[in-house]
Amino acid sequence: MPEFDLNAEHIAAENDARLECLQDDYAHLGLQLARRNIDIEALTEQATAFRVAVPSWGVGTGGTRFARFPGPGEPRSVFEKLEDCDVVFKLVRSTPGVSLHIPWDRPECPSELRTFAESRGLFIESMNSNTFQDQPGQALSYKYGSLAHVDAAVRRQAVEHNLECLQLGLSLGARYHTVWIGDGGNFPGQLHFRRALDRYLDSMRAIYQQLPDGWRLFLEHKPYEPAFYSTVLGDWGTSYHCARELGPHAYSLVDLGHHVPNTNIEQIVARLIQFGRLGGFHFNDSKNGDDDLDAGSVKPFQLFLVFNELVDAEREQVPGFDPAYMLDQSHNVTDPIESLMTSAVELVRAYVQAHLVDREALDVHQTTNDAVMALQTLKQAFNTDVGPILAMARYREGGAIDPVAIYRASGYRRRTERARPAGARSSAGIV
Ligand code: RM4
Ligand code: MN
Ligand code: MN
Repeated sequence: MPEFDLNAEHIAAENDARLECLQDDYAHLGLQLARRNIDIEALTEQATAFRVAVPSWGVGTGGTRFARFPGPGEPRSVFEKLEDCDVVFKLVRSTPGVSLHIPWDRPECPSELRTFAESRGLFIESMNSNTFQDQPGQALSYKYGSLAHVDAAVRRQAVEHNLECLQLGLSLGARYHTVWIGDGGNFPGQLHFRRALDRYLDSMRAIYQQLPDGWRLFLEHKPYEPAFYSTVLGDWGTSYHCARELGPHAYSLVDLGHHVPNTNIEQIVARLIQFGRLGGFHFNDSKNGDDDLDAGSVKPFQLFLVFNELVDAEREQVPGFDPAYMLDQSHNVTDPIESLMTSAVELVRAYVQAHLVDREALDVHQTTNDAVMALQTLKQAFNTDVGPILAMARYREGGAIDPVAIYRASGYRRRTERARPAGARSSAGIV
């Protein structure tokens, strides 16, 4: 099969072969939804408006602490990462935003990178700092922590790094900064819990003071890893407390993989909404922990329940509710572009399904303590196949009716394999 560029013309040609089936399915679903007094066009508009940012570190193959098995044609620079993000954007259309990780993505010339992104319809949405690794030539080590380190000089170095991220982000047009730290303890007694949190807060205050106008600062919690006994910012409650201590532009960020198994994440989301501090998400899925499976791959119902809370707040117009949706995944065995596309689609699916919840009926079931019917109401929405809505939204925006099939047919990966020969790699992916 001949390879083709993923441009508008070729995507349209590929869509042509699939359009008739899609129109049939869409019309049929429209009739079914009309019986439930739901206007399919309104849902398609919601799907079209949905946005989720793609992580630059997700387009390279990730790894575990045991090994990394590189994939073919991995990006070698931040520019090549953006080229891959652009493919995701062209085919699914809901992902114009990109999150950057510094120093992995530090550009020599920020304005050049910004132009490169914007000329493709992409934009840099959020910055992420990295004080969980040591970099070549770095003066002081983060082995025993960074923003919460016992040594003030290490804390200062970690603060300076975050300030550099803010500066860079300003020239790139970003508006969020996410701080996740690896600080914690591996042994009981290693850390003085209260003093460690005080030190973290002091460092975060220094960062918060320099937050550019209109920006939001996101605090990302995680209960374990790389520290396995305790982490300084281990849970949403601590994150919420710290956000309040810092000020009105600090928010909690929920990474779905950063909770111990069986945690009721949707309830945490509702709490943060209620307390006005839900900043955003790092979406992924997990079976045992932060193993960064693709969003919606093992717990699609949980993803739906999270979006049920989000859509509920959106429809109620909860004041200040404006979370940033971002993916944060490490792809070890898949083509990262395919994983990111399918994950973005899973998020739109959960979002549209959440719009199908009959909230008036749910309210009645809740006030009459009818547990069975309350669940049925959610299940009716979750069990509706909204695939044709998602495909129609993509199609109308010039994206792909079947993103993975069109991506594979285009031969993009084979082309990158030729153009980006294996060898010295940039720090694509997470090891
Ligand atoms: C962490 C956390 C951060 C991400 C790093 C790479 O576990 O999820 O958000 O930036 O991994
Ligand atoms: Mn994360
Ligand atoms: Mn993580």
